[in-house]
Amino acid sequence: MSQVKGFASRAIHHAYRPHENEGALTPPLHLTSTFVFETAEAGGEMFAGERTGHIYSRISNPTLDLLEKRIAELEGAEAGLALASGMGAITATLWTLVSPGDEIIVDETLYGCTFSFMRHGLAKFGVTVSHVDMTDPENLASAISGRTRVVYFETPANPNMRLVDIARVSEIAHQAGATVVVDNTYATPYLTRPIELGADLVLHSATKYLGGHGDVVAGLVTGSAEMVSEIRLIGMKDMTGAVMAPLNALLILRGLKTLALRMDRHCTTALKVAGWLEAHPAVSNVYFPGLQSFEQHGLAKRQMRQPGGMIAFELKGGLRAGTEMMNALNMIQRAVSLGDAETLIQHPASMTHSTYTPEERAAHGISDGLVRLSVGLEDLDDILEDLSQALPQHPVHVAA
Ligand code: 4LM
Repeated sequence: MSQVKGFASRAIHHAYRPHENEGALTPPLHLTSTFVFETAEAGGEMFAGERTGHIYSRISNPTLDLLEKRIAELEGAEAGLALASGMGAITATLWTLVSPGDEIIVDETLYGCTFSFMRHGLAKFGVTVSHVDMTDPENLASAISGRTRVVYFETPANPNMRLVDIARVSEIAHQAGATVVVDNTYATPYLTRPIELGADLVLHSATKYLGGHGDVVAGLVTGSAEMVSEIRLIGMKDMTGAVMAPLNALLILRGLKTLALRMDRHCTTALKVAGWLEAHPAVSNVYFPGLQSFEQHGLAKRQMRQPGGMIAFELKGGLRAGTEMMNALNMIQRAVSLGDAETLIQHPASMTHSTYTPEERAAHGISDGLVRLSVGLEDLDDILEDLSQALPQHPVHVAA
């Protein structure tokens, strides 16, 4: 397959040869918890790391192995690791990298459970977590020190769509000797490849675009072979046990086959929906990297192949108008998660980001009136029609 170069082709073919697998077009599902050693000595040698091979499915499994190779290929990384969930990927990675007394610098805006893990999980074990507004990388330059072990961020950030300049932030972090970890869930490797821009580790909630069909919870990590091996043997095997089930690996492999196709459609439709929302009299703000009005539009064009499928917006009537609109929708589904075929809508302050206190949300740029839309794969006209009938029909006059 070395002649295959394009993203979509690699997402479909990389690292699998049917003729080594009974001619099966679809990779086999290795539904086994343990593996048989040919001899007692061979088993001992595997445990000692002197012989390769699978031992037990909490450490490795051939179906996961294929997914790990494929995501590494798509991210431009040496190695990959499959985990039980996005949170499994985040926790296994950070438990591996940090020790008591270390500092980790994270962006202002993070997915709610990531924020909670940083604030309550890591902090409980003597790791200092400092938040810095990384939309201006110079803020990181002022805050970083020799104690900083990890620099961690999402771009675009969940839920307010802020972007981080991966190349510049990585440069600053590396000057101080810190490891750069990027959550690439919103962009996917089809739109942004952080490792090519200088990041060390990239992780995903594969539950979202990579799976793409809302039927599996899964996580992935990619990076250098050395770092990924450490996360496998420490963070995953010993500290979290957050291993992915083989059937889920097959579902993610299936999702990856159509990732490029789906992302093209998500992005094209989202750009039109964002433009339509921006022109609607009931809407006060739209946050979408593809809009000229988006503050970091220039960075979006440099760093993302296309602007993505996620939109955040605010209504002139605030939280109440948002709730009424969400309740009036017919086709668009009220649900958390994102990246599915169905268009999903949710209210971060009361749902995904309710792990922040109201004061923390205000300080971290997540307004109470913000609504998040994950634009699905339905027909554009049907999405617009549903939004149109649910939004206030007349301009809302807000008292001065
Ligand atoms: C949601 N998100 O936003 P698992 N990283 C990012 C995420 O958005 C998520 C995770 C990690 C949502 C879930 C309910 C940027 C999750 C965590 O859910 O553990 O696979 O991923 O709606």
